[in-house]
Amino acid sequence: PFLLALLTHDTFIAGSCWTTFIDDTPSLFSMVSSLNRAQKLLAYLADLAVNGSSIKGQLGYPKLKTDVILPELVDSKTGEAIDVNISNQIGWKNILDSEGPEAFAKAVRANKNAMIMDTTWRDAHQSLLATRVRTTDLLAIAPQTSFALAGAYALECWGGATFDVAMRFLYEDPWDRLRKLRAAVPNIPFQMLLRGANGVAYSSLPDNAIDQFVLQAKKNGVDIFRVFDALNDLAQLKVGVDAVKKAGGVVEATVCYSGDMLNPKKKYNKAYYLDVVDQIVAMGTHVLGIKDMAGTMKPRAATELIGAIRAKYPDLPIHVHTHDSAGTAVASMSAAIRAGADVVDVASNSMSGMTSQPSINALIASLEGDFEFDLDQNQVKEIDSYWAQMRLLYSCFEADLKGPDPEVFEHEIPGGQLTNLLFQAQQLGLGTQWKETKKAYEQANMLLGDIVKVTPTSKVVGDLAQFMVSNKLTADDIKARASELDFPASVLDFFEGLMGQPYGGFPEPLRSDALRDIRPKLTERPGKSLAPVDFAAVRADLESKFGNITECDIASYNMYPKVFEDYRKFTSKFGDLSVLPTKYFLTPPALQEEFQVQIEKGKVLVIKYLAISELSSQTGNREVYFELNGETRSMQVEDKH
Ligand code: 3PY
Ligand code: ZN
Repeated sequence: PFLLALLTHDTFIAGSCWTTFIDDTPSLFSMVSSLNRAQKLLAYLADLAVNGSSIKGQLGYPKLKTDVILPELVDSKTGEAIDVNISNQIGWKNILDSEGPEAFAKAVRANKNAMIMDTTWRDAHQSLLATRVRTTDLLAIAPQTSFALAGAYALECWGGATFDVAMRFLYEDPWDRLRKLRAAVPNIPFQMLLRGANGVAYSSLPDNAIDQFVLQAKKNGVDIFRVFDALNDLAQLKVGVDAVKKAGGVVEATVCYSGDMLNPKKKYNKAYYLDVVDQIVAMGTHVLGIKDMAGTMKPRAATELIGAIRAKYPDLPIHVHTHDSAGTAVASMSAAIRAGADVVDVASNSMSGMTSQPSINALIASLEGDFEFDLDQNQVKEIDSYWAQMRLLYSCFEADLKGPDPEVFEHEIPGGQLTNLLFQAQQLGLGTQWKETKKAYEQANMLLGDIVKVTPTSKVVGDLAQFMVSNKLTADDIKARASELDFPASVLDFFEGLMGQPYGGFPEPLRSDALRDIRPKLTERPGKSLAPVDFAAVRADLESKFGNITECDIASYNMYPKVFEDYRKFTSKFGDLSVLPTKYFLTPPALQEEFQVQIEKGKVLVIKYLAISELSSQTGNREVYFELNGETRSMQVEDKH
């Protein structure tokens, strides 16, 4: 293969720089792999040209028709343009790194100005664009962000659904994303969302898998871990909290806010939340998180809840998260700051509102005159011009929500799930389906015991709701026929206790009827009975299948075994597609269109799409022709139409 590689190497064939060829190409191994990489990339592009995009959830093609324009930042004091490639910014990460988590938490609490965490790189696109924003598009704006948001408490950039979606739908390595972003933003702390004992998965994992995952996350760039449990089950929460403590990260143990504590008819009241907070404080946390995932915490509730926590714990940093689904988020987050919260979550303006976080500039404006932020508002607005373009680039993943949904106070669907369910209802093309789904969601929640709803328990409620709608079952039907119905797996996982124990217990006889004697009923946290992961065995198995395996790969596999294996099989066929600009990742190339792909530093492929053949009736294939760095290449592709 070496000789073949040498003889078929583009530069060798072209003869353009023969004299420097050997010097520039120190390893023939790397030459083989670079040839493979170019061919694999062409294989993907050829498939796209013949069959269109196969990215799940993609409806149509991007609306952005021009090249992406990067914003230029200006220093407000001098009026001079900033060279963002010279990264000399200082931020909260410098304090954290030099003084450690305790001192960092103290400094946050002592800071007289209000603070924000920007969620654009995680929750905002999870909630608005089906989590589809790719690493290359985050990286492109990272240097500007490191300047414009230098005063931010943190950037939320990892965890939640991004981990799964990166591998499953974007064919990217989430760890690679983390490392690249970290290198580009040295001054602002990075925050991730950790689902307690569920890690970034949908049900509990063995404790040692959580420990190993969190340690790798810390080593690869995460500073602050927002740890929550979807049922506010403290035993489950503690697994994540302990893992972060062991890894040396900043712990942001979190209480999930569900329902409306101002409404006396609702299950979760102020006393309930304050009790959970007391237990979280007793567990030991650097920062307290309050997570209003559906955006049902009205301003008055924010004032009362945060006011009460602030009065009881004057030294505890408080960080509040919400979604703008009902349109009340700016008001609620202003109320939270006024009541004593240190940090609230916002997103870049074009990535804010509705099921996402409130707008950064709107929040700052709403507190003007009373609270200052250590941010240059002009720079903040400037980087948003990039996100306005991204919204168009990723338009094919938009759920097309047009305005706030005040019904969220009834159905209580978390932001990200709300857009997901709407998108699915639209794809089915059923106008009435959406209304029915929301109603069924409310009923499913009551059937399950009015649980706290956030991943993974929100998926349980959503799955049950869809099960009811598609099988035309009422709540009474579910109760009456529970012992014969074939419930979705997530519902059985929940009833078994694989997501922990709900406040107030499981609904009976529904639980017993649904589980029958097929599944056990756990009374303690699942981690107590799950066998620990045998890391050496996992490594040996993966190495036998895929060759070189890292600790991060092992962590990915533990979270999502099948997704990880499929991802590795995909990349062995098509290579690392994270280098392909998003336009060409999502859209078939246009005939005669020429574009460049930088596959690694100093290695640029110039690709031109030349022609496509008629369908061969013998093979069912089409032949697709490209020019690759001046050489014609052709690819056989099965036409799947
Ligand atoms: C997640 O777990 O992905 C969430 O965003 C929960 O709100
Ligand atoms: Zn959220």
